[in-house]
Amino acid sequence: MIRTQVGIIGAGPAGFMLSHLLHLEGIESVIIERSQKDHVRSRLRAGVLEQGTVEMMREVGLGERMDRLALEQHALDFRFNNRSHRLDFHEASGGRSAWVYPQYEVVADLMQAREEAGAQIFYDAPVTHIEGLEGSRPTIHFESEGQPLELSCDFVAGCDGFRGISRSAIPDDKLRLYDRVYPFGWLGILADAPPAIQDITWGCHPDGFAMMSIRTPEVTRLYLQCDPDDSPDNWSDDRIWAALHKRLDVDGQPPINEGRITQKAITAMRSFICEPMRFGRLFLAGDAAHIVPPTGAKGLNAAMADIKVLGRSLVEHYKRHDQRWLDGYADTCLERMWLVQRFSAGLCTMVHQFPGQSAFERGMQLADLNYMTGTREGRAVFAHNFTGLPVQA
Ligand code: RFL
Repeated sequence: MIRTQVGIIGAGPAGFMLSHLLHLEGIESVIIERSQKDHVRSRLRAGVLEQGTVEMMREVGLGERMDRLALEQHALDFRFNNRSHRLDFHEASGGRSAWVYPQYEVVADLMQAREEAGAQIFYDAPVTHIEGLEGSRPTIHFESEGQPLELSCDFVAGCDGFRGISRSAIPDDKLRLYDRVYPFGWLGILADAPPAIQDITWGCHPDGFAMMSIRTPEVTRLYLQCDPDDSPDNWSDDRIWAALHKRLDVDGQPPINEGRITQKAITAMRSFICEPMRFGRLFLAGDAAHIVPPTGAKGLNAAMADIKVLGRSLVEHYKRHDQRWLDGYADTCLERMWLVQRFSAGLCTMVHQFPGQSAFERGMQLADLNYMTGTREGRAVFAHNFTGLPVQA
């Protein structure tokens, strides 16, 4: 039996960041991860960091590489009715920004810091079940190199993503799940092409949504709304570029740049939230507790916000014997998370074409877009949410 203070399930950004935060405060943890290390290190997912996530990386001593490589985003260019409507974050939010810094770089920074500190991390080690969450010392059961192993700990952090097992350790009669599945997906494309403009660009077109953002000065990340059951094989390069031009190019702006397509994948769109985020000695964080459609670029940032609260709560427990933070963890995170859900679901509804959508519904979408981009109040609300709501920790 292995022993530690905090057992962490999942080596995504949430699990790694929690382990790093605890280490800085002299609190021990062990991470157990189902996938192999190379897979964890190279997963291509989120790309946009809120101001608060960037500040958190700096506060925990991991800002150096990010500050060199991340690309600050000053504005979002909404394109509809064949016009560009540029919403400047700085101007609308009093100096806040968002940054493009891919999730695999955040994970690489955290992984390196944990390895340099000699952290105990089990890769290729699926957790099978958790016991004793209502007692004083829960046990995490997992497999490593074909052997069953047990980790005994004071607390379990369920950072194992949407398809993890932690959430299922909460009895059904204690769990409330809120779910919305959207009738479309995103075809995500990575192309060796310099972005036509530096701003994140959203095309809100009657054919469907499209997005362009800078990944590096030579690589563009692009998305196209598609059927959720579609296959990337149905999208030839010619079809992709034709759809992107149609949905994103507008008068007065340079057309998007084409280049070699290096990746195509389809992502489903979902809003999901689970209450409570705590059961006994189990604390859920990140995608294990909530999923947002990628429209608002909130998933990774919401995971980091949870971890900031959970890290602080565990420090208060171990260092000052104060339980109030742990007791308030779920409510603190859920209150913020519902606001994040509201923003993400609202944006998702505003910019996509729904099957069978009426002309009236399209009129409402355009009115929302006009209000958000064309009034000082609308711009302020968008910029406040997009660059990140405050975290109570
Ligand atoms: P993760 O990253 O899913 O990590 C969970 C880890 O737990 C492991 N695991 C287990 N380990 C042991 N035993 C088990 N039984 C286990 N079951 C699972 C998994 O292998 C995995 O390593 O969750 P975490 O840490 O909460 O982080 C959440 C983020 O990864 C996620 O929210 C974002 O990627 C979402 N997202 C975006 N978020 C943003 O903030 N900005 C974006 O621009 C953005 N774009 C995106 C996205 C997600 C996408 N996809 C593919 C879902 C774009 C896409 C396409």
